[in-house]
Amino acid sequence: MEKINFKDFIDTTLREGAQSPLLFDTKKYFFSLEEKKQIIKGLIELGISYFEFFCPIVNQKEESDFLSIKNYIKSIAKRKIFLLAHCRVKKEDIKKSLELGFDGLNLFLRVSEYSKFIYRKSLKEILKFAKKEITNIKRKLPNFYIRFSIEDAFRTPFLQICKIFDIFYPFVDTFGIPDTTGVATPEMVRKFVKKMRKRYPKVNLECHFHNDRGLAIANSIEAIKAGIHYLDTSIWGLGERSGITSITAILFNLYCLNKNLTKKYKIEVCYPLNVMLGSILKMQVPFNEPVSLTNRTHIAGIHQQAVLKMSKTYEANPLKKFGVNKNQLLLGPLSGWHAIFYYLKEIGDFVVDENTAKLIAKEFKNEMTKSKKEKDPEKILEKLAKKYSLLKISIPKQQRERRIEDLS
Ligand code: HCA
Ligand code: CU
Repeated sequence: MEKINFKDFIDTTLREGAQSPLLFDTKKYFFSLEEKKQIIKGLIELGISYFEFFCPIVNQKEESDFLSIKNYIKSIAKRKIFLLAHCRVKKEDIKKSLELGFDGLNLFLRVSEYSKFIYRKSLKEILKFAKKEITNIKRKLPNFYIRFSIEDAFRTPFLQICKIFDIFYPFVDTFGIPDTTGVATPEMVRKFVKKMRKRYPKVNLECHFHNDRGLAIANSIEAIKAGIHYLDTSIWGLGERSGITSITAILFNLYCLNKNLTKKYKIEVCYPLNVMLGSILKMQVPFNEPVSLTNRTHIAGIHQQAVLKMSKTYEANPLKKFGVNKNQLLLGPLSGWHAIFYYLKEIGDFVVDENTAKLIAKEFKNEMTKSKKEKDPEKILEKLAKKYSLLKISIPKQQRERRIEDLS
C-alpha cells in the first residue's frame, strides 16, 4: 500500500446529488432551501468541511439559496467550512463565484475526444484564458482554493492530461481526476493515481467516481490507498445516472480498512443522515446502501433462527457504530418456526410451547403463500393463535420497557 495521504471528503450532494434522476422520479426536481440547510447541518455534524455548490450562474434560486446557506453555516459551524463553486472555465462563472464569496473554485474542463466539440473557443485559447484567470486570482488572494479537473479523465490519454496539468501545476491547490462516465476499474485507478503522484508530488489529488459499473466504492477505496487527498461523495451516492460514492458507504469501508481513517468523523451520524435523505425524498434508504436497516434485516428461516441465537452469525460488520442500532426479522413465508415461536412469545405475549409453535408455523407458511389479498403476517398469526386457543398474558408497561431488545 502507498502512503495514505487522505485529507477529507468533498460533499457534492447539493451539486452532483441534485443531478440525480431520483429527484425526477420522486417529482421533487430540486431541494428546497430548508432541505439544503438540513442536509448541510447533518453533514457538518458528521464532520464534513468541504461543500461543492452549483456555480450560482445556473439560476437565481441557486444564487439566493447559496447566500442564505452561507449565513446559515456561519451561525451553526464551530470550525472553518469551505464552500466551493463548481465552475466551467468561463469568465462569467468565475466572476460570479468570486463576487458571492465562495472559498474556492472547482474548475472543470472537458478535453476527451467525446466532448471537445462542445466549445466555441479553441483549447489553446481556453487554456491561455484559464492560466491568466488563475494566476490573477492567486496573486490577489493567495489563500483562495483552486481545483482544476479534467472531465472523463479515465477516457483521456494520460499525456493529453499531463500537457494541460503541466501548465497549471505551479498555481493550483488540487488536480481533479473524475471518472465522469464510470469506466474505471480499481486497477486502472491504482495505476493512474500512482502516475499522477509521481508527476505532480506537490498538489493534492481529488477523485470523483461514477457508479455506472457498480465500482464507485471499490475505486474510491483503491484511490485512497494509492494516495489521493480528497474524494467527492454525496449522501446515498446521489448523482447523475447511477450516482457516485456514498459518503456513509466509504466511511464504513475506511473504518473496516483502518479505524484511524475515520477518527475525525462522528460515524454514528451516518444512518440518521441516510434516513433524513429518505424523509426528504419520501423513499426508503436504498437496499444496497451498506449503512441501512436493510443490512440488518433477516428473512430466511435459517438466518432468523441463527440471528435469534447469535446475531454475529449473519451480522458481521460493526453497523451499530454507524448508527444502525436495531435489527429486524421479517415474518413471511420463508420464516421458520423459531421466528414464529419468538414472535408469539416475545411480541404477541402468548403462552406457547415449541410443538404448538411448529404446528402454527406450518399453517402460517401455507396461509402466506396462498394468493389471497390479506397477507399481513401479524394478523394471520393472531388468527392462528386464536385457533390454537393460546393464552395471552399481559406484561406491565414498565416491565416491557426494561426488556433488553428493542422490540418496537
Ligand atoms: C458534471 C461532471 C462531473 C464533474 C466532476 C468534476 C464529472 O456533472 O459536470 O468537476 O471534477 O463527473 O465529471 O460531475
Ligand atoms: Cu460527476
